[in-house]
Parts: sequence; structure tokens; C-alpha cells
Amino acid sequence: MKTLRSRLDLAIHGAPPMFADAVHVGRPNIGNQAAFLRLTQDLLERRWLTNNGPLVQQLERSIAELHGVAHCVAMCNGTVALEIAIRALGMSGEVIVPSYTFVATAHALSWQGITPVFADIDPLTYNLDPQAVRRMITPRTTGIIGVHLWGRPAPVHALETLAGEHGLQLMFDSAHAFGCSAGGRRIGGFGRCEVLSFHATKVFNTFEGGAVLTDDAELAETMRLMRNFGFAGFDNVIHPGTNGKMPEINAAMGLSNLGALPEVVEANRERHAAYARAFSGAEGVRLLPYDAADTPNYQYVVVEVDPGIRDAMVAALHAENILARKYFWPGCHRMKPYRELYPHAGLLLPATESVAGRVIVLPTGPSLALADIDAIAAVVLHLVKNHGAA
Ligand code: T4K
Repeated sequence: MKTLRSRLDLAIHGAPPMFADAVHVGRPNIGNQAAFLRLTQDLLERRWLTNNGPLVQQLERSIAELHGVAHCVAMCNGTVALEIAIRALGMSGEVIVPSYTFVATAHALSWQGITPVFADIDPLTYNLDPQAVRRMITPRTTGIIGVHLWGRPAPVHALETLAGEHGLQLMFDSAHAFGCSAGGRRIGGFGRCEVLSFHATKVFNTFEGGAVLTDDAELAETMRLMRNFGFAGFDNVIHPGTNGKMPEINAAMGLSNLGALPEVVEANRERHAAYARAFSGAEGVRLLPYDAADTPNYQYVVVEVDPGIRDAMVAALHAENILARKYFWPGCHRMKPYRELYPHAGLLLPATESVAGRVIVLPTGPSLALADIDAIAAVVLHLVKNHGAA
């Protein structure tokens, strides 16, 4: 460990880092390259590049089937999918969301003139605390957006009960939860609808992309209109709309990645288990567990350390070319567009503030060699142990 300490000091002072090539959180998973190239060749020959093409329709059917829902409406990205779903549900006024999420959850509301109201998370699960949500309901509240943070299910049933009692719309930001389940039921059918992200960094990607899943045929039809300027046929616009369409090349990527999903999830699971072994019994670092009963996709490796060393640790990891992230520090309520709206929000969000200060997300995924995990974990453990040492 003395050697490692010197290495780290050296790295910070300009010596070569431990990893010559950076190791990342969110390295894209690339499935069947040959299939992708074949599908790309086909779509070029077909000269059908976008506007609800055959590959998009095929991808929608496959994703709906995988998640056990009636409808999948593919979109150009997860954020636009959120915006369209929010609008299709008629949300307005105030909508309750966690602050502890990627900022797109909040932006998708404020972008269309709706006030995101931040509720605190449960200090044990880091997902929305239904009691905190209840406290934030006002006469202006029209809906709740739950987030399955890191693919761990939000309290779907408690939120469904709450929404039912107060006549609120309920949907989920399921950007992290592709292929996951909650209480034995696949993500996708909870609330009025659920929104997936297929961004390059996600467990399943279409370069950029997203989708809304729902069992509600009328809602799906409205969203199909909204993503295509409201067109219901040539020259016939019957609904306000935007351009939320997924291009065919993105669907080609999706179709060639779908078959690889089980291998990707298994590789993620192995890497999570390797981190768990490396951190087992260690003091000062805790790996957030997944519940195998929830069928996780193990996409994020989340550790918690003392808030006093977190930022220094991230800097030291970066010096070693280990590009760890502080997802989702500092919480949306502390970001410029929202902190002026809620200058005292921190007082209402103690669990959010506390968790946001402790968390580090570490590299994982099939492109990270299993053997590299021991090296990454060794740096983390060394820094925890030597915190405060000169
Ligand atoms: N809701 C939630 C809860 C979300 O987490 C997200 C997105 C959304 C909604 C919105 O969905 P989209 O509209 O994005 O479909 C990244 C992603 O851009 C974002 O999609 C994701 N959440 C968020 C958690 O992570 P950044 O700003 O951290 O990305 P960036 O560019 O720093 O990349 C992350 C890491 O991935 C880097 O270390 C480099 C690596 N990377 C990235 C790309 C794009 C690669 O190795 N190759 C690549 O092509 O937001």
C-alpha cells in the first residue's frame, strides 16, 4: 500500500496515471456489430431513414414484449420522451419529483412551464420517500414522477396509492431501469406510463434514444401524434406536436444491441460482485447492494464514503485515470436553475443532501476488464485508509 500511496502522490504531481487509457462510468455497450452494419446497409438501400420506419416499429414491438406492456412509443431521446409523456398526461402547475436524480427529470417539467417540486428520498433506499411526497402536495399539484434510481425500483405501490387518493397523475422516469422489475413485475407498467432512456451510456443504447411504455392505448396514440407534429396522415394535423421521432439508424443500433442484453447484464452483475468482494468487510466504504429479487441490470456501481473525503477521492481517482462520477451531486435543488426557486430547499431535503455528499459511482460494464476492478478498489480502499495522512 505504501507503493500505491507513492504512486498516487506521483500521479497527482504529473507522473503517469495507473490506467494509461481512462476507465469510464457509462462506457457504451456495443452488441452485435455485424448485425448493426447489415441493418444499416439495408436501411440505406431502402432509403427510409426516419419517420416511423420499419426498424423503429420492430424495436418498439421487441421492447414492449420484453417489458410486458402493450405499447412502446420510441423517441429521439429520454428527455423528449419525458416531455411528451408529461404533456400527454396533461400535467401542469406543480409536479413532485425527487431532487436526487439526473437533472433531465426536473428540466422536462420546467422546460414546459411546470414547477418541479422536490421531495426528499428515503434514507435507506435513496428513492422517493412517499411520506415526503405527501407533505409536498398542494392545491396546485397535478402529478408525481417517481424515478427508479440506478435501476432500483421506486416505491411504486405507495406512490400509486398516494396518487389515487389525491387524484394525481403518476408516471415514472425509468431511464436507469431497462429490463428491471419491481416486486416480480417488470418495470414499464407502473403508473400511467414509464419513460426509458437509450442514451449511449445506458445498459441498452441506441446512440441517443428513449421511449414511453404504457398499457393505455389512447395515451400511446396521443404520444405517437405528439412526437410527429400531430400528423394523422398527409396534410392532416390533429394535435399540437413536436419532433420526437427516433431515426432508423438508432433503431438499427437498438435491434443489434437487444440480443446482447443478457450478456451485458451478466457482465455487470459479475463486476458488481467483484467490487462487493473487494470491499467486503472494509471500513469507510460501502457498496450499495442490489436486491436480486428485483432483477437489477447492475448498471451502476455506487459506493458511499465519508463526505469529508469524497471530493478528494474523486480527484485522486481521476488522477489515476479512473473517471468516477458523483451522480447525482449536488441534487437538482442546488443547481442554478432551481436553487433560486427554492433557496431553502436543503432544509426540506436532509436525506438528499446527505446522500449526494457521500456517493461515488465507479466504472463498470463489459468493456472494463474484471482484473481492473481489484486495482480500482485498491485505490479506493487505500484512500479511505490513508485519509488525513500527510
Ligand atoms: N432521467 C434520468 C434519471 C437520467 O439518468 C437521464 C440520463 C435522463 C432522464 C435523460 O435521458 P436522455 O435524454 O439522456 O436519453 C450522462 C448521460 O448523458 C445521460 O443520458 C444520463 N442520464 C446521465 C446519468 O449520464 P453525463 O453528463 O454524465 O454524460 P458524459 O458525457 O459525462 O458521459 C458519461 C461517461 O460516459 C463519461 O465518463 C464518458 C463516457 N462515454 C460517454 C459517451 C456519450 C463514453 O465512453 N462514450 C460515449 O459515447 O450524462
